[in-house]
Amino acid sequence: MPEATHVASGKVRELYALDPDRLLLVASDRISTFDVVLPTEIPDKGRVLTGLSAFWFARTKEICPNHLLGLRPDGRSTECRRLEMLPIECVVRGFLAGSGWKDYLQTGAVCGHHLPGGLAESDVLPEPIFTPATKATTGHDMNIDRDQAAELVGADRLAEVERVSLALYRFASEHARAQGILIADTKFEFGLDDDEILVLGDEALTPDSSRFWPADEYRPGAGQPSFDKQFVRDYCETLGWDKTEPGPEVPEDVVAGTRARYIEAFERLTSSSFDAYVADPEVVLR
Ligand code: PZK
Repeated sequence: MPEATHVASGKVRELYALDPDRLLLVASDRISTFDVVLPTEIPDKGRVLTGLSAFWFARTKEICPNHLLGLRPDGRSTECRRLEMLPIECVVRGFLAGSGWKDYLQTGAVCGHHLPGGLAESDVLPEPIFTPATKATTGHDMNIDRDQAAELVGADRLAEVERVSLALYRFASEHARAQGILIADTKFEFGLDDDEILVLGDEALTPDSSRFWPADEYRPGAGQPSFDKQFVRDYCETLGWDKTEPGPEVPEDVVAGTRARYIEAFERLTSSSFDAYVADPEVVLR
């Protein structure tokens, strides 16, 4: 039997089929900024994000079952159950940033959630909101309202993914806040198993699927620095780069600073040393 058949590529990840029931999700060390993948890799980024996802999967399995079967010894490959993925991105926002801020400025609402007037960019929301989006095959996901989401997954399933997404976000954002990290927003992808049970898939609650902000630098009224990517963004801004392909190479001090930030996020959120985790990756197996 072949080892694995390539089935899909993301910007920084690859997906392979192991057999009819199992997939292999491989996180590379590639990094994207301003939607462009850079030619320079960040060593250990794939292992950090894979380990962080596995950490959250282990701690949220009572909220929702997930697709994790186990991590490979390389630390960046996740064996997972093959699911029938739902055709919506399940975004939860606790703060007003990105497309949520843009939609609020234009309409006073985000995905049909009417928000109080006078909110500033990056403000905390009165309560977290579920803001589903369609999965764009090219370009950006499009925010959709409750009726459009219900057409795609059905009203009952929508109510379930909203409840579960909000519960996952509340759990993770409270944990992260206590470690000095604000999870401004995050995107979940769910699928159904053979019994049509809702299962959390993809990566979860990583800096690539979320906006992580350093809590001690939080100043609403402007865009916030990214916990992980700010050095890369700041460096790119010094270049006068037009943010189209190809992206620039980044120098080694920017790589080292960025790598340190990924490891810092891992260590704060998991309360464990990244070196110890790499030496004994079994800590994440269940
Ligand atoms: C699945 N993606 C997105 C991720 C890519 C593409 N457990 C699952 N079962 C079935 N399908 C998927 C998953 C998961 N996770 C995920 N597309 C399909 C994706 C990473 C790399 F190229």
